[in-house]
Amino acid sequence: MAKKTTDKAFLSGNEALAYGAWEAGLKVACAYPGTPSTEILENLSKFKEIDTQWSVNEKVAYEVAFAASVGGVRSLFACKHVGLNVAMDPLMTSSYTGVNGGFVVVVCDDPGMHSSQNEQDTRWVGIYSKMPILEPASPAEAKFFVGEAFTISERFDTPVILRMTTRISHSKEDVELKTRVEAPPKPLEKDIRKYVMVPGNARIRHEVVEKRLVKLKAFAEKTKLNKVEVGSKSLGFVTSSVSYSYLKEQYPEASYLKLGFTYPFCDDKIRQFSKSIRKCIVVEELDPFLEEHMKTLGVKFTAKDPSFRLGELLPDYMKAIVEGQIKKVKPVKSRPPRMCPGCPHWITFSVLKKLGFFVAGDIGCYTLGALPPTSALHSCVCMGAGVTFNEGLRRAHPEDKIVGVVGDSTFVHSGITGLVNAAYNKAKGVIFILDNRTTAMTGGQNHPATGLTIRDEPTKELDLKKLCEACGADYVDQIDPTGNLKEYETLVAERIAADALSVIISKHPCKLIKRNI
Ligand SMILES: Cc1ncc(C[n+]2csc(CCOP(=O)(O)OP(=O)(O)O)c2C)c(N)n1
Repeated sequence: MAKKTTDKAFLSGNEALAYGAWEAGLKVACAYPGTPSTEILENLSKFKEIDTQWSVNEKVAYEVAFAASVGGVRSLFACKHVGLNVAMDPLMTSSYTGVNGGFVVVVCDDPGMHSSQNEQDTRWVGIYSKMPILEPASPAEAKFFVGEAFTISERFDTPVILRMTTRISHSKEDVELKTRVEAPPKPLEKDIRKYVMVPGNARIRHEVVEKRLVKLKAFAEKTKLNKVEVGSKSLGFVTSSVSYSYLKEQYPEASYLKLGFTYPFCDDKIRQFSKSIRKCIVVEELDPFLEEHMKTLGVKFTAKDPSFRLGELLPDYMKAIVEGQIKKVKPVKSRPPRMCPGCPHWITFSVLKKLGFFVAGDIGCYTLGALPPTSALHSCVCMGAGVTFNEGLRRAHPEDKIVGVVGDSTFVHSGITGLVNAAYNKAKGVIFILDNRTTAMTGGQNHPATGLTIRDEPTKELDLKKLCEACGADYVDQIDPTGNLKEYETLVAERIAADALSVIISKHPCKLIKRNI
C-alpha cells in the first residue's frame, strides 16, 4: 500500500481501514489471522508508527490491544467473526471498565461462509455487550468510520465495534488519503474503581454502562453516520452495510435511512422515516437484527423472506427481495477446495486413511483431509478441538480407534490447553501436529513456532517438542514425513499401539512459503 500524504488510492476495505486507523493516530494493533480480516494487520504492520503483532489467539490479542488503550494510546483489535468468540471474555468486561485511549474492535463477518465454520452475525454482540456498533457500507466508509470510531470511543468511554463483512473488506474503490494526526498518549491512570472489576466496583460500572447506553442512544439520533437520503415517497429502505450499496445501484430514486451507527438503535429516526414512506422495507444481510427491533417499535414496514437469512444478499437478489419474487437463494455452483499438490499434509492423511481411525480434526488446510480422495477427517468444530475431541470421543468410546489432528498455528492458538488437560486427566491417544511452519489457510502468517514476527523479524522461537513434553505427553516425536513414508508409518503404528498420550510432530514447510525446516 502506497503511503502518501494527500492523494487518492485504489484500496480494499481492509487496506482503507488500516490507512484510516493510521491517519487517526493508532499506536498499537493486535490480531490473530482469519479471513476476511487478515489484511488489516498485514497493512497496519507497514506503518512504522504503529506497534503491530500477530498474537497467539484472539483473546490474547484483545487483551494486549485493550491494555494499550487503558495505558492511554489509541489501539485496535481485529478478528474474523468466530475470533470474537475467543475474545468474548475480556470483551464483555472491557465494556464495564471503558477505555483511556480510543479502542476499536474490528470484526469481519463472513456472510455466505466463503471461508468460515459458521455464519454468525456480530451485530447481536452490540446488544449483549452494550457496546456501540458501526457498519461501513464501502471501503471509503471503512476508512472514515474507523476515525469516527476512535472519537466515539474516547467521547463515551467505551470500546467501539466496527463491523465489516467480506464484501466490504475485500472490494476495492478509490479512497482519499490524508496525513496522520498524532493522538498524544494520555497518562496511565491508577484508577482502581474503574479498572479492578471485583463485584463492588463492577456493580458501579454496570450502572455507568447503562447510563452510557442512554447517551449513545441520543447520539445515534443525531450522528451523521445515520443518514436520511430523501427520494421517492412511495419506496424507502432502512438498511446498512453492503446491502445499502447494492440497493443504491438498483433503486437510485428511492429514499434511504442508511444506518452506519447501527447500535444502539435510533428509534426516533426509524419511526419518522417509516412514517414518511408509503412502502418501507428493511434490507439487511443475515439475521433479522433491525427487523426484530423495528417490530418492537410498532412501525409499518416489510422485510425479506426468512429464506434470505442464510448466506449473502447478492446484488441480484435485491429486486427479488423487494418484489417478493423468490423465496430461496439459489446456491452458486462451487468447486471444492483441495490440498495443494505436494502439500505435506497429504502424507499424514494417506496414512490415516489406511489406518481407518476416527480422526478428530481441527481448522486449517488439513481440514481438507475430510474431502476425497482421503476422506480421513471426521470432526471439525472450532480451533483447538482436534486435541480435545480426541479426549472426549475416547471418553465416550474407550475401545474405539481415535486420533487427533491439529496444525502448528492452531496448536499454539488453542491446542496447548487441551493437551495439558489430556495429560492431567490421564487421557491417551496420538495427537498429530501438522507443522508446516506457517498459518497456511489464511495466507501464510507467522506465529510463535516460526520464530518470526509479523514484520518477518527473527524472534524467540517456540519449541513445539519441548512444549509438548512439558504439557505432559508421554512420547513426543518430530519427523519429516516427506520421502520417509516407511519410517513415518512405523512410528505411527508404534505410538498407536502404546497405552500412552503421544504427540507426533509432522514437520515439513508448506510449499507456498520459503523457509528452512
Ligand atoms: C477462532 C478462529 N480464528 C481464526 C480462524 C481462521 N483460521 C482458520 S484455520 C487457521 C489456522 C491455520 O493454520 P494451521 O493450524 O497452522 O494450519 P495450516 O492451514 O497451516 O495447515 C486460522 C487462523 C478461525 N477459523 N477461527
